Amino acid sequence: MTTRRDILKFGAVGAFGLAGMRGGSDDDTPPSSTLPPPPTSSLLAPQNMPVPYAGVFRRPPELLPFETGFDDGDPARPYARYALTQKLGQAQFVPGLSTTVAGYNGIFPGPTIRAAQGTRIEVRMRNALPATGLLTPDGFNTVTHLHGSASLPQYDGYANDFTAPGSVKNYKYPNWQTARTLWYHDHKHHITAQNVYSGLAGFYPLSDQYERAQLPQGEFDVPLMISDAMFNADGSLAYNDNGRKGLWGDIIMVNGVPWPTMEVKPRIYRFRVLIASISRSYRPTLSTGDPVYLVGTDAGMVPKVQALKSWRQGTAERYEILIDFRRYRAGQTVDLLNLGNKNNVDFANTGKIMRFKVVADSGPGTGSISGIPTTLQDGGAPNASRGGIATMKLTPDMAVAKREIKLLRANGEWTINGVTWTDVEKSGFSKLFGNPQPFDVEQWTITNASGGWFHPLHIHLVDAKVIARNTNGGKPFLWESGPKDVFYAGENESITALMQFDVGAAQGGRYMIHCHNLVHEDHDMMVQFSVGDWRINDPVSTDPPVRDTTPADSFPPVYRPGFPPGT
Ligand SMILES: [Cu+2]
Repeated sequence: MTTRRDILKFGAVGAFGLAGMRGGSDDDTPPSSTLPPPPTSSLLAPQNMPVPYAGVFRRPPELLPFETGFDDGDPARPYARYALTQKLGQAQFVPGLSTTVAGYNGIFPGPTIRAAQGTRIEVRMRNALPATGLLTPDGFNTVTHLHGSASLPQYDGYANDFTAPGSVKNYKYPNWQTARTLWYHDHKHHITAQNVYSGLAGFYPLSDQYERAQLPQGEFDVPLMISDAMFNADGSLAYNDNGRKGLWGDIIMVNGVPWPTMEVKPRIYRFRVLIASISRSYRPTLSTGDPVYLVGTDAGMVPKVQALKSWRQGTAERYEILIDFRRYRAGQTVDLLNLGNKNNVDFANTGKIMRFKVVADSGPGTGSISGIPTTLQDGGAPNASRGGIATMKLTPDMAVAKREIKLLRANGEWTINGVTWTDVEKSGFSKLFGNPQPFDVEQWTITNASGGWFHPLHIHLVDAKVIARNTNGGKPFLWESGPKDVFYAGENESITALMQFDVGAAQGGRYMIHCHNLVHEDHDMMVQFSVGDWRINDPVSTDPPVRDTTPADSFPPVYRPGFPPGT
């Protein structure tokens, strides 16, 4: 049995060793990439080391609501209520050993919640975790952020609006936006990386009638949560953030299975690709050299479908792709590989993600589509406050303000324009990066002047249109041709984006901006803006968590009958 003290000790040894091998132990010095990386960062015995493509692909279970109904009995205002419990569980990640995780309902990834536009959702989020963290001696406090939702500030997972073990918070999600792939994950200040890495992440796809009519559904609509991890010899999660620079696991998991194999029919499949790694970024590509077809980005569908041979994807970015398996014969395998990006630490098998094995088509099946679409349409309209494709119709002349975000390392801390979340806390949460008014359009430029690291920057609340980059001939990358809420600021890169501060029917309030390398976010690369008056909808005091006095078995989870294993 490995104790937490042992994990911390291994972590410290690992950090020292890796920093030494990479020649980059100085806080402000980028890691050198001249030395080869060690073959693994896990301490597993050979018989416990997962083998690429040996595991069977699986989807996270889909949670069903414990209650549905209509507000005031009005059939035009449906709602659904769900219950999740954050608790410890045992996962089978590596052969022959089990791993303790802290997950939603005790599993990783957490249960998928499928939402429909127009049906508001409440999630009763109960913290039944032990007093202290799996990977830190800090209190196991949690904050839940639904990434991609225009939630009110008190339900947006504000980093200081935490729920302690034994308490419960009822999160309310409006779901008025266009269809998109959202995900929910932890956001507790200073320990977000450890909490997410321990298992607190799950999918929340939002559908609408336009998306349902144009893109694959059901069996052919597949969430892929890609993450990396490293393990101690006893199978427990090892944590090493290399002096708060980044966590580089040697084992790539998809939906919690190392390098799985998925059986696919010769049909068109839709994959919702989400990077849930703490730090690692990816450049996925197919082993056949065939293209994938980009149909969705972070905040909705793309107006024009793009054929891609590969794309760059950092933490929290979502790209929805179609893969056309009709062109392969039964028995053929197609691998999803990772070409990698600068300033990641690679290991023997981090260039692999998962394998598809084409099997004979069995029965008609429902939910696939008959051809690759060339254009897509959603239900939004410019300035019609639904985000999505309407975002791509924003033009620079609509912007009423321009702002600059500089991603900087200063005094051993990661900062935004030299400001940290500690500065925000010290101001009594009044310090603002900007103060747009509801429905304003603004133009923001994000600059990373360093060649030593990259930052996937997340702006809460907004759907944005990337209009320029300083590289790539000044143009956005092809995969940025739809609405975005995470912006990959690569080495010496700058990005200009237009965004509308669409708060729906709400009045506004404060929202966070932060690096989604969660180690950077925690130390301490996060600031906030306010839409309208910063004092309204106070995220901490408006609807705080309460002690949970209901019996532990009050909301037994009910999952939708699943797809067969391997699909
Ligand atoms: Cu960063």
